[in-house]
Amino acid sequence: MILTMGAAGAIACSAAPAANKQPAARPNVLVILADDLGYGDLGCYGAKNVTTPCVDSLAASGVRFTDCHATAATSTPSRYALLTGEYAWRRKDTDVAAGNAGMIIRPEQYTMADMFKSAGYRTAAIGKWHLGLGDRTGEQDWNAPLPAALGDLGFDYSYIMAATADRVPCVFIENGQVANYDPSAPIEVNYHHNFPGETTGKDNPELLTNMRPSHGHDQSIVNGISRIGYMKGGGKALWKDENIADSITAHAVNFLRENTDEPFFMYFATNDVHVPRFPNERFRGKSTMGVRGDAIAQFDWTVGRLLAELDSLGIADNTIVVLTSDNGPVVDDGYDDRAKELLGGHSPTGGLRGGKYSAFEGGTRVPFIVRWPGVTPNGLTDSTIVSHIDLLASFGSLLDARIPRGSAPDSQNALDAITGRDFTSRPWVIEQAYDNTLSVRTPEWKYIHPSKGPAIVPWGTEIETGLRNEPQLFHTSDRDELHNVAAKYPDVVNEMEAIIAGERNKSK
Ligand code: NG6
Ligand code: CA
Repeated sequence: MILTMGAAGAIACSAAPAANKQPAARPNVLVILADDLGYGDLGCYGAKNVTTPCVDSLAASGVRFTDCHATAATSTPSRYALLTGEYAWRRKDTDVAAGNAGMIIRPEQYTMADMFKSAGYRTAAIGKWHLGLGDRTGEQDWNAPLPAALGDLGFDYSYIMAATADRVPCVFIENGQVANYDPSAPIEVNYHHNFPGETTGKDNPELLTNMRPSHGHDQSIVNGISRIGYMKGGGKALWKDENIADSITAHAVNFLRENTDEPFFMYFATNDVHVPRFPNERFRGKSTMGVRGDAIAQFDWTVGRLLAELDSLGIADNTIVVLTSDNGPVVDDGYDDRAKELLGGHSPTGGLRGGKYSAFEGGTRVPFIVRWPGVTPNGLTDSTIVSHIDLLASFGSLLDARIPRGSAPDSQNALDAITGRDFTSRPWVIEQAYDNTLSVRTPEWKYIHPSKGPAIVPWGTEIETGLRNEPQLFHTSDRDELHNVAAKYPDVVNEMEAIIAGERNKSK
């Protein structure tokens, strides 16, 4: 497959589609989920030292939310909740998944993809998965079709990374099998032991030609970068980090081209801006922040490429685009990429306290842009409190879906809110952070449940977890979450505790 990808910066970012058209009854839905992209990492959210013209043009022709929350401050639980409409903390096995985790969403479970598929949509998942594959943890045979994969979860097509770029196996999986499989290099994966004779970042630092770890990430070496976990083989199926964005974009474009006749749902999850950040040469130097900023530029290009394709296929007017991130940002997440030194005054969280992993707002407050031509008001900035948990039921209302009893228990229809037509918000959202600590956000308050966990993420990220062994209550006017007023407002604390207890009890 050869696709013209366009040079960096050469993409004319999608213009606002005509807003006076009647919205179609069954619009396409494209969900673009960035990885570790912070609230402040996009131009339209105040980023410094990097420009994001394509994302900004999407915001200019849609609604940009200032109080949207991922359900969790790390990837696996955040994605689990988004795709199933169930809070991840209701289950034990939804913590950051290893690359050889068994499939966390079970085949019989109802997903957003099932919902679209039942409504006659063509469905695709492309990019980062991080929700396990195969029947059982550690028992996958990566050299054969996996017995449980995304086809069992309602996706007609998938082209995914099993986990993250910093976790083995470093290969793409297409429709449940290793893409570009190389029979001369059978793949083995183990998260406990190395394979005899295989090099690691720990023992062979001289082989780390592309990037060195700053903490962790010193196991198998692939493409001159050491990772978490051990793998062997892969041969020509192994990815090159510098081509991940191009590869997932090309597969997404292909899917769009092949599905112009029926409505589609595409879950498009980028690797950017997760570690290891290793953007293509075309994006090097596009920011003044080194690879983290250049990865943001690469993300923007990716978005522009997809929007341009919607335009040239003539389907932009008929496509809802949602752009968001799985959790808050982190600067040093385990590779020595100088991201911290080169920030130059840029704040990835947009000044919010904490970051990825954190119970403070930096952990889960994320960019959220929605464009639905003819429906979303152009260029609106909306401070309504919204949550990823409601995407499933919101799209469900659009499709008139009959959601099976017991499925998506936490998802509520917020279609009017997320399309900028209704400023009355959910009364509260729940956020999950380090140590599975739960917080509640209302338009007025932020409450963090007491936790005995550490104050700082214990492995080198330098991020405050936001955890304290006492109730913490902040007024939302205290954007920095500096003044704990729990002692002053015991009734509010009780109210917040009752919300958490009520939600937890629903699982029992
Ligand atoms: C952490 C990793 C971090 C990242 C994270 C998951 C170490 C020291 N740190 O355990 O680099 O991979 O897990 O990120 O291993 S997430 O965005 O996919 O949740
Ligand atoms: Ca993430």
